[in-house]
Amino acid sequence: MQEKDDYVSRTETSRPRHPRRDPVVHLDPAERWNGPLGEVALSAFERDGFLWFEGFFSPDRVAPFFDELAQMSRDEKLLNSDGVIRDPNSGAIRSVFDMHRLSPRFDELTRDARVLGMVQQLLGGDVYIHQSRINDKYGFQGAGFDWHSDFETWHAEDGMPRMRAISASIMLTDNNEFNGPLMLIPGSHHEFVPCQGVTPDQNWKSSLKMQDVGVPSQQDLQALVNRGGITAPKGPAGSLLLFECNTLHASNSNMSPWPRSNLFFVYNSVHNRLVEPFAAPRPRPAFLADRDNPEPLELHDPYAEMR
Ligand code: 6CS
Ligand code: FE
Repeated sequence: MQEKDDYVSRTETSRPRHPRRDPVVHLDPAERWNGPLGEVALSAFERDGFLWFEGFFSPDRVAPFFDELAQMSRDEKLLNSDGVIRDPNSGAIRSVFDMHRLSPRFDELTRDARVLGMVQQLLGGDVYIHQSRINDKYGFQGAGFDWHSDFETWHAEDGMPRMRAISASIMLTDNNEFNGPLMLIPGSHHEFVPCQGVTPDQNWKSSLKMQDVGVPSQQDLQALVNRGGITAPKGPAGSLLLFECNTLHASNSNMSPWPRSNLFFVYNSVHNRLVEPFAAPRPRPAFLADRDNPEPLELHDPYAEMR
């Protein structure tokens, strides 16, 4: 555990929320335009804590990823590994972690020039993958996720020091209002919301199925929703959501017959490498949080071989 902590959470008694103590866009202001995002997008990200790109990839480009996922779900050995989280009731796959290590196709996608370019611009330089996963919700049975800030968990349980990480979520299926799309509270990333309740040892064994500690109070959620509302970006397979690590989000269960599979790559700045957990007895396993000093990612140029 750490001594000085700007983001105290997981305490026995409740604590008031407070403004974040990190910038949202990390690039040096003088170099703000040094990347694919223009001022309109940069200030929207700063204001809302996310950016939505409907149809960012063509459905053809993402179809092979969905097919590979279907193949994986028939792989018995994989299904029984630690990185595959099953729904406690139905036994259906809920999440598969470490996608970029399981498959070269997914690994290459982490270095996609357009996505990585935006992430490097927002985080101010080199990044690596902190965590990757698929969240799967089968038709009629995919359960939801309660409200949380990913940063709150990564700080408390993984020792991520600052708010300097971004999730890129690529939709592998259509996301619509019926199949449990991600919901976000715009502007919630400006405040840190401490969560009451001490982290149990090996909390991740249950939290990835159903989150208990690490969920803000209803009072805090109410206040932030009163100010920013709730939004659920929807669109076809291939759409992309970039969201800041402290933006509060949740999702409902999938009541439709249509599957919902979203791929997440969490990019962390190389200046924000993990230290000891701030509020947990010991660090979580590597498939949830890479603490092995991975090399910074280099842009993948799909045209390189053609030249
Ligand atoms: O515990 C985690 O790291 C994570 N859990 C949730 C519910 N969202 C983000 C992250 O994968
Ligand atoms: Fe999350």
